[in-house]
Amino acid sequence: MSRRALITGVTGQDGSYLAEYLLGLGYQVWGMIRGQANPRKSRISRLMADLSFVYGDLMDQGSLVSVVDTVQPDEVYNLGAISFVPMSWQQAELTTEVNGMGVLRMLEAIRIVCGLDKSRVSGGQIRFYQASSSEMFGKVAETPQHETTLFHPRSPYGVAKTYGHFITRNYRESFGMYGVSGILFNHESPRRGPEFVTRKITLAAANIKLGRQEKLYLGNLDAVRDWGFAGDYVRAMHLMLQQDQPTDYVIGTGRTHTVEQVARIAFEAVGLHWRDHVTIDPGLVRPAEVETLCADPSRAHAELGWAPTVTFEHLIQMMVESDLRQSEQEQRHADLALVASW
Ligand code: NAP
Ligand code: G4F
Repeated sequence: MSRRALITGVTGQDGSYLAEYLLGLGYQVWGMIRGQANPRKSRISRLMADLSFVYGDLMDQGSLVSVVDTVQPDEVYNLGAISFVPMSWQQAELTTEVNGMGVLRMLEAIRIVCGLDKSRVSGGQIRFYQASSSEMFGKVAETPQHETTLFHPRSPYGVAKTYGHFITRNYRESFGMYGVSGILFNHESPRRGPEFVTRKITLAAANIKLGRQEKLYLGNLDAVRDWGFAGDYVRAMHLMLQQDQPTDYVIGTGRTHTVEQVARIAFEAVGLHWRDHVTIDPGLVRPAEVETLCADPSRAHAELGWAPTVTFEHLIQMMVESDLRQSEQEQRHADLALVASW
């Protein structure tokens, strides 16, 4: 019988890549969807006819027990989160509930469905992956960052993720659960939300090239990140749940670039110079910035045999090409609508 995977956050960037990857491996994949009429559901169901859906919310303990009981998964990937860091200052309590308490609720749902007794260490059959983040390193204690680097989160998002990380470890140590956290550094793709800086830049480069946008407003151009391709990172998530012993891993490329370099490569890809189009907006600078992040993924290389396959330059070019295609298509539709209205 094929293995069953449950994915929270299936409508997001990583959820969609992971669902495709697991379906390709022969898994029965269930995506947890929230809301009465989730606008992103139709996108996923069209993409993946073989995907099954189940309704639940990381804010709602009862729904999670019901979801886990219905699906009876072999593996749970908890990707659901409020993932945009600036939003976490505006909605700090909600972010803490979803990104922190939501992890505890999912662990509790698994514990309850598996019948794990709080008084003894007994394991259980369901393997659990938690989407931890390099944002936990925040004001970095050392460079590069590895699995034992001290955490110093700089946003409500990072603080909530740090709780999710430690509660996953605690359930592993308390109940013998197979629960692991992947400490993933920034990963991008053509499916990245337009609020994140890489996609904001590649979309703008495409739109400016086509005369559909005038300026691009950015915050801190000097921020340094270790950017990889999301399709590579979901392979690592799966590998982490196939090991003999549950262990946390850092996943990243070990190479860094600045936001300014993203802008330079993206605008070059459409034959423009970024300086002619970018304006700094001090309002986009964060209350407490994470200045620099760089992964040391050597444990993942050695123990999982994982390595990234897409270079930074290729990633940004791939995103620009996709945005150019999408923007041209939107332009054609707008032109047709105009003609039809004459
Ligand atoms: P994303 O595109 O923003 O997707 C977030 C997902 O979370 C969406 O499917 C969203 O569903 C869901 N969600 C939000 N609130 C929820 C709730 N209350 N209950 C259940 N689901 C909820 O994020 P991503 O880039 O794919 O990232 C996936 C995970 O990895 C996140 O936990 C993120 O924090 C973490 N992470 C990401 C990166 C990165 O660079 N991408 C790096 C490290 C860690 P709706 O459609 O209902 O809104
Ligand atoms: O693309 P970003 O918004 O990603 P950020 O904050 O690093 O978070 C992402 O990666 C984390 C892993 O490290 C995830 F956990 C998290 O869920 C998310 O996926 O910003 C990257 C950098 C920041 O330093 C920001 O200050 O770009 C800088 N930046 C400069 N101008 C900007 C802008 N970021 C955004 N979003 N928009 C700007 O205009």
